[in-house]
Amino acid sequence: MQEELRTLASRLRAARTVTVMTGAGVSAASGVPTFRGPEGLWRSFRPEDLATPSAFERDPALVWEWYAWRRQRVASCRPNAAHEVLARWSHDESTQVHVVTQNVDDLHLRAGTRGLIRLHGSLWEAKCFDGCAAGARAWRDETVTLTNRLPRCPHCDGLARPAVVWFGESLDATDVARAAEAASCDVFLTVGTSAIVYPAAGFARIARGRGAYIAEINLEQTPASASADVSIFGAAEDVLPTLDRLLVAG
Ligand code: BV8
Repeated sequence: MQEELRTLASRLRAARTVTVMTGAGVSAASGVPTFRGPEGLWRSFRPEDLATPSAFERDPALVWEWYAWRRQRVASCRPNAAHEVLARWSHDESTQVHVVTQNVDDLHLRAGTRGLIRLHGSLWEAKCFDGCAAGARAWRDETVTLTNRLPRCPHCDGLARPAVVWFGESLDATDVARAAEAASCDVFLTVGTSAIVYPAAGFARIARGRGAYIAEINLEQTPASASADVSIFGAAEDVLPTLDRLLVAG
């Protein structure tokens, strides 16, 4: 792995623009369960049972229970070294670094990442499910203990829903446009994602098509590995600080 790390470090040193796409693997070391790992969130639930509009329509209490449980799990989690390195890189004055995340745990924000592009929303926000205009704008919601009166919209008192993007829902057009713009870069890093969920998983290929050097950091092969110029098999919380030290060492 040392050779690949040195190669990637030299690419990063020469880059004027870098984009990093992160997935649940970046938060694993913080204690946030991933989606598809052995102890993954989806293991105990099927995405179509919980993370879809029809699931919420069918049983809002069940879906809110799942999100309240995830909030309780995440509330005690702290950003780890991977989040901290990326946050520092996002403030770098000499290289433009964009962090694009699929994660909804807000740990990149809590680590101080500048200009974060959140493709799938936030576990800690809610919006109106009943479709009132004012309630389309997400608000902070930290409900972790549910009563039989589920979270309500402060504008119309209708039913509130987690402000995340569910399967079958379109992503926010502005977020997609910002991520697409960030795919024009010198180096594109895909870190801690199974590269299964679209459109997020498609940005690496877009970046490659525009001439970016593609690097993957993961514990295992993914569908993105084939189109990566280098795959570094290791934990994000170890590999990113090592890369950072190589960049500082020059
Ligand atoms: C869309 C928010 C247009 C909610 C999430 C049929 C019908 C409808 C749509 C589709 C369809 N077929 C395909 C689609 C498109 C669908 C999709 O991609 N499905 C997949 C399953 C095939 N996409 C959508 O529906 C998207 N919308 O396309 O709109 C549209 C509209 C209508 C009809 C058609 C199309 C919306 C997708 C967003 C879904 N919402 N989350 C919530 O969180 O509750 S997705 C969810 O998965 C999370 O956001 C998560 O981030 C994301 C991806 O998972 P990963 O982050 O990659 O996590 P995972 O556990 O899978 O992998 C972790 C990786 O880390 C592993 O590789 C592991 O090895 C590695 N790892 C672990 N530890 C470490 C590590 N690596 C490094 N270091 C470590 N320490």
